[in-house]
Amino acid sequence: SLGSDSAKAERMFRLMDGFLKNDSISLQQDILRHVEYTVARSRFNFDDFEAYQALAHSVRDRLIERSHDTQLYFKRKDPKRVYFLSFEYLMGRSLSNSVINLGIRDQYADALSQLGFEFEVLAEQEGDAALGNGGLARLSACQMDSMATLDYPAWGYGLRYEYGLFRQVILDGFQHEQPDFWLNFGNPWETERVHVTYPVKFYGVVEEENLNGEKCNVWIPGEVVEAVAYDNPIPGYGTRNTITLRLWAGKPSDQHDMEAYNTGDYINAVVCRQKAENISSVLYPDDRSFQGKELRLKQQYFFVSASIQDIIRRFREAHSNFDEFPEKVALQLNDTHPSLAIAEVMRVLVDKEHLGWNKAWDIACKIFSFTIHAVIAEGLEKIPVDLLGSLLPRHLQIIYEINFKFVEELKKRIGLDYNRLSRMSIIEEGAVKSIRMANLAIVCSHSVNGVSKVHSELLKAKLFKDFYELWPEKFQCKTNGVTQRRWIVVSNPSLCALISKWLGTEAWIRDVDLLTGLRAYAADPDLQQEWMMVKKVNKMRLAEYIEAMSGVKVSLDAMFDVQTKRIHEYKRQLLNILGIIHRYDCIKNMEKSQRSKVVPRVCIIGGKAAPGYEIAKKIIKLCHAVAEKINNDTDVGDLLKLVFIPDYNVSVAELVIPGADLSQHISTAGHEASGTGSMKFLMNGCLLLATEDGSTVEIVEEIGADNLFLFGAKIHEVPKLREEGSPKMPLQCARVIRMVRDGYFGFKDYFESLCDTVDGGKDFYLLGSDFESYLEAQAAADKAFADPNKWTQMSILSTAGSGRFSSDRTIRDYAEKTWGIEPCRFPSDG
Ligand code: H53
Repeated sequence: SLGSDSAKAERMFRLMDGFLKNDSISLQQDILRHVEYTVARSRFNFDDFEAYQALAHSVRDRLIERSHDTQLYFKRKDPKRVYFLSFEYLMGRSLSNSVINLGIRDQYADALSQLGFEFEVLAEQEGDAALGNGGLARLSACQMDSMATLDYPAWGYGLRYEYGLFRQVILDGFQHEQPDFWLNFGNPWETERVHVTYPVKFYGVVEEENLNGEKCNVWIPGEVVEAVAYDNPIPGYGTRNTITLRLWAGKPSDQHDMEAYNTGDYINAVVCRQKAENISSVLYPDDRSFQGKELRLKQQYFFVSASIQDIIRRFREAHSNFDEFPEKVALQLNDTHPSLAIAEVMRVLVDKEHLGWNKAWDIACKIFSFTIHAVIAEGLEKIPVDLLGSLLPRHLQIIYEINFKFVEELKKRIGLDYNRLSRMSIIEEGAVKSIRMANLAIVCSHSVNGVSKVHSELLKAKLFKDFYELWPEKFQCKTNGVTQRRWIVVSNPSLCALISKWLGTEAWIRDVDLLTGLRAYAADPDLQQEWMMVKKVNKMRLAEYIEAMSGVKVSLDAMFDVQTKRIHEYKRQLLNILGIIHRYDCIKNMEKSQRSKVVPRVCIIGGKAAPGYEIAKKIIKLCHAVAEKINNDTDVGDLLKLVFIPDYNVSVAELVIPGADLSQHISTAGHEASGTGSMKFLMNGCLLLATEDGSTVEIVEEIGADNLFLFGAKIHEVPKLREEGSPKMPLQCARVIRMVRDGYFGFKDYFESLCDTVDGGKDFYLLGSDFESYLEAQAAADKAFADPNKWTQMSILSTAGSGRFSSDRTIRDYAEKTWGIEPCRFPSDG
C-alpha cells in the first residue's frame, strides 16, 4: 500500500525505518542532521540562516516522500493528466506554505523552540522565488496550490530563470532596478534531475527526405541546447498528494560541439557552451508588453519543446497508440506565451511519429485549451515571421500550413469576405509580417476562456468577435481565484484562527464555501470585537514594517488605505496620488476647528514599473515627492501620511494585505481582465474602493454594492467619454494638476509629461472624468470608517463573500468542464 508492491521496495522501506516521523524529537534530529551534513555547519554553532537552510531541507525530505508516493500512484492509476504550461510563476516563499499544507507547522515550531529558534524568525530568512511579473504569474502559483489540494493529476511546466523579477530600489524617489540573483545561496526546495534532460533545437534548415516512398520533412538544426529539469514540489493541503512544478534550465549539449573540439578550437568551444545557459538566465520584466525579441522567443520554445518531450515520454511509458493521447493528456496554455506548443506537437506527431497531418491535427485540437489574460489588442503577442523563420524554420512551415488549411475552411464558411479573412488569419500582413499567437491558439484549442465574466464577454464582443461568431461553443469564462491557504492561512494566522473558531471548524481551508457561514455573525458584537483586534494586530505588524522601511511613524487609528500592484497607467495609481494631493489641499485649507472631523489616513502605494516604462517611473517619483511634502508637514500630522513600499513582492504582500483597511482597484473600466489582488484583500476583510471592472463586477454580485465603494465610468461609457476628452476635467482635478505643474512638489519639468497624460487633451485613462466620483467614493469610505461597528460588519461580510474567489473554484471548473480530468488521491489522510 506504500506505492510499491515489490519485495525489494518493502525491504528498502524497512531499512529506512519507514517514512520520516513528525514528532518533535524526530524533527529536531532531522534539522540537526541537516545542519551537520547538508549545510555542513557544526550542530553547536549555526546562525538563523543556516538553521533556515537545515529546516528547509528537512521539510523538503517530507515533500519528496509525498511526491514519490503521488507519482507512483498516478503511474499505477494512469489517469488523464493536465499539463499547465506557463511562462511565469510567482511562488514567493515556500517554507510556511509547505509546513502548513503538510499539517506539521506546530510540530516544527515546537521542535525549533526546543532548539532555541523561532519558526517565524527563520521563515523570514527565505527569499522570494519571483519567476514572474504580476497577476498572471501569481495566478499560476495559486492554481498550482489548488490543483495539488484538490488531488488533480497535474503538472506545472515553466522556466527556471536564474534572475527573477528585478529588485526595486528607490534612490531619491526614483526607481532603480537591481538583478535578482535568487539562486545565490542555493535553493533548498528544488531537485535537479540530471537524467531528465532533452535536447532542444534551434536555427538550421529543413530538408525534404524520402521515407519509404513518402516525402517527409527533416529539420537539421544549427544549435542544440540541453534542457535539464528542476522539480519543485507543490504539496496539497489535507491530502498526501504532492504534485510537481517542473522548471527547465539550459545547459550545454554534448552532441553539438564535437565538431568544434575536433577542429582544435577548444577554448572557443568551451566559451560557446556557456551561451546555452543564457537561455534561461533572465525573466523579461515587462508586464503586458512584448517586443518580438529573439531571446524571448528562444525561451518560449525552449520550455515548450522540453515540456512536450517530457509529456510524450510519460505517455509512452504506458501507451503506444497516439489515438489514446487525448484521453490521457490535456494541455493548458496560460496566455499566448506557450502557444508554440501547438506547432511543436504538430511537428512531433507529423515529422517524428509520422501520423499524417489530419490525424495529428485532430489530436492537437482535442488536447489544447487556452486562457487569454489580455484585454486589448496591444496585449497580444505577435512574432515577426522573419524571426520565427530563422529560429524555428520547421515551425514556421507548420504554422503556414495550419493557417492555409484554416483559411480554406473559413472561406467555405464565410465566403470571400477578405477583411474578415485577413483579421482572422494567423498571419498578419503589414509593415512587419507577423504570427498572431492568439489566433493560432484559438484555432487549435477546443476551449478558449477569459478570466472574469466581463472580460470573457469583452473577448466575444470585441477582441475575438470574428472567432466567437465562428465557434461560439469554444468561448468560456473561468473567473480567476486565489488560494485561501496562502492568502489567509499563511499570511494571516490570527484571522485564520478567528474564522475557525466562529465556524467551529477548519474545514473551510479546503471547502471555502463554508466562509459564507460568517454572514450569520456579521452583526455579533463579540465577533466584531475580536475581528477588530485581529485587524489591529496586523496593522501593528505593517506599521512596524513601514517605519523600518521608510522611517515614517504611522498611527494605528488611521485608515490604512492600500494600492499595491504593478504600476500601469490603466491601473491609475496617478488618480490615487491626485486624490491624496486633493485631500492634503483640503486639510490645509480647512478651519482648524473642522480638522477633528477628518478621518486620518495612511495611504500606502507599492509596485514595480517595467524598466523601460517612463510614465510609470514618473508616477513612482511623484508618489515620493508628494510623500516628502505631506509627511514632513507637522501641521497635518497624523491626519494624512503617504508611504511608498519598495520592492513589492509576494512576501511583502503577505504582510501588507492583512493590515489594510481599504484597498483600491481603480483601473479605467474595461482595462483590467480580472484583477486578483482585490480577491486577496477581500479574503482578509479589507473593504474595496473600486471601479466596475474585471472581477470587481462579480465581487459586487457576491457581497452586495453596499459593502464596497464603487465609482467611475462604466465600461460602455468609456468610448464616449474618451471622445469628449478634457472638457470634462473638473476644477478640483485641474487644481491638483496645477499644483504639480507649478512645482509645489518640486521636479516641475520632470512631471510635465506626466501631467500631460491627464490635461494634455487626451486623458486616455479618464482620470479627469472619474475624478469627482472618485472623491465621492473616498468620502463614503471615510464616513463608513467613522462608524467602527458598521465598518467591521462590512469587513466580515467581505471575508464571508470571498469564497467564490478561491482558485479551488476556478480549478474545479477547469478540471470538470475543460480538461476532463478527475481527482486521483493517494489513499491516506495526508
Ligand atoms: O493577468 C491576471 C489578471 C489581470 C491581468 C494579468 C495579466 C498579466 O499579469 C500579464 C499579461 C496579461 O495580458 C495580463 O492584467 O487583470 O487578473 C490574471 O489573469
